[in-house]
Amino acid sequence: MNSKAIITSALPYANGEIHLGHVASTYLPADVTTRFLRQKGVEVYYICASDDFGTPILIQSEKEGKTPEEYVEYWNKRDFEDFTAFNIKFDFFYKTSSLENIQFVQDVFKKLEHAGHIYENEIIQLYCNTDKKFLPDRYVIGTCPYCKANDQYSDLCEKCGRVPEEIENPHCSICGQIPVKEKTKHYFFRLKNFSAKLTKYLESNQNLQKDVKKYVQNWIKEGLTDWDITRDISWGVPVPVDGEKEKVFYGWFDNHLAYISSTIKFLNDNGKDGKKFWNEADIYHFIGKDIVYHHFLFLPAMRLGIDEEYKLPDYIPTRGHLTLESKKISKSRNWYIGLKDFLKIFPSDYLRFYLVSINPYSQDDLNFNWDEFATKINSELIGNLGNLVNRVLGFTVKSFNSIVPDPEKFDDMDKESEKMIHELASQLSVLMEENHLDRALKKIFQFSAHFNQYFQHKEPWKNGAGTNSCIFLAVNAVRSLAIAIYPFLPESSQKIWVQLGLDGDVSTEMFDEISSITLKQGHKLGQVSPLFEKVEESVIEEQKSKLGGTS
Ligand code: B3M
Ligand code: ZN
Repeated sequence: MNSKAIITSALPYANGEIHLGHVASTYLPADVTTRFLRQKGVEVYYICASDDFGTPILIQSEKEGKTPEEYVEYWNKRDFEDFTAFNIKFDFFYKTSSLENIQFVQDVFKKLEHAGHIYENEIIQLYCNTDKKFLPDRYVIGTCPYCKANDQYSDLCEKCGRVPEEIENPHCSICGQIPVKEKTKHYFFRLKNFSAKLTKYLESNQNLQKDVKKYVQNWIKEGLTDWDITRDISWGVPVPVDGEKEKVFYGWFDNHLAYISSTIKFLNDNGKDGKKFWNEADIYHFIGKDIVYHHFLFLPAMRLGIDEEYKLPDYIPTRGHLTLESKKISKSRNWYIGLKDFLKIFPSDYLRFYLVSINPYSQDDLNFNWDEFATKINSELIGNLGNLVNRVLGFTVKSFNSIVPDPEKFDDMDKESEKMIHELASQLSVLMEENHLDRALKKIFQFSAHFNQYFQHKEPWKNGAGTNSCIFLAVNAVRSLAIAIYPFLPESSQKIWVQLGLDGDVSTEMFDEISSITLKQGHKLGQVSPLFEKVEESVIEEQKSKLGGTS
């Protein structure tokens, strides 16, 4: 395992609040992975930023009577607060509109231009005579030329994931009128030039998900098209060419460069050589499946275009979308749950537990269902883990004066349980390293279920032979669980740690500690109390009734 890593997750647009869909596919898996790698002793940093540029943000700021700077500043702060409340712990949360990023983007552009990867071309751009503006990207809806899906934005087909070269049957998305065509000069990136190098990168990188790789390879086979990287709007990274006053870069040219510029700033500010670190570390970009095209093609091609001055991603973990009660999340139809609102009602660990458990390492969509959420929390989180912790520690407090007893000679069942403790760390590690976070979580809960059965079977309340061994092993299993759940459920993990009578912060325990039996005879537990509160049906019904209504 590489001793250094940089983790990023798709940058949230500074244009509205974070909702459950955002956190499920990218931020939570990235946060869990960061915490896990840190337990493994890896020097890892989780870097993110708000994605500040683009037409939608400009228009929205105008509507609210703010400057775009003020507008993105608000969302940058608010997003960071919401993430923090959910225990998504970035080492650095910056912004694509930072001076560092603007300079970096301009610098990369100049290098690409110098290397012959940029050209100018006069294009016909759709222009709306009603709104009196050019209509880039989201401002045009039409039919995808590839899969023929209707009502797609001109910069991304949500149905097939491709970026249409020219959308069919275009309409202005503001007023619905059919736009006219106007000439304008744009800059293009020669994406076509990179087909061979991209193919080689995809083939040689064994960490990328096979199915994603396959369809990206197909796109390359079908032929890539050069990429229009400028826009005729006022909000964006200015194109660093004399005389180009009215042009900025397209948001997807600059945003992913903020992965690098933010990392470099953070590391340099912390007394490290940021560039050197980047090139030595494993690079992870966590994304949702709708931005595969950008991360598997544009992003590596641009890094290849500047001679890999910054290394290409080692991992691009890609996950599906979250649906809500089996329907597409939509803010306008109020089919939507804001992260902040959710966390007013339930502890962050409830959501973390549920979302990881339904989220496989694949492109399959996952579904948030209120009833399933309640069942999983009540029967698994509380009924299994909460029950074990409370039962074992509560019994030790009551019947052993909070003191871990001296075990007797182990019988077969004790030995089996001891073995399970010894094997848990390596079993989990394999799954976590492969990004199968849901399976790792499941394994932890199987371990917990085993110890519930063990405790039940041993009947320590009868105080017969073997009682001391049972308590000894069960208390140690609770300690293993506290460390094992840390990446997933950091708050509960620390609570268990304190109840075990252990000092300090559980986050500093190394991963392999999961499998050691450290709590010896004579160790005194702390104060014990139930970890979780049951989810009441009435609360769930109330939440369900909010969906789809007028907000
Ligand atoms: N801001 C959000 C998205 O399309 C977009 C991601 C940028 S990642 C460099 O999911
Ligand atoms: Zn399409």
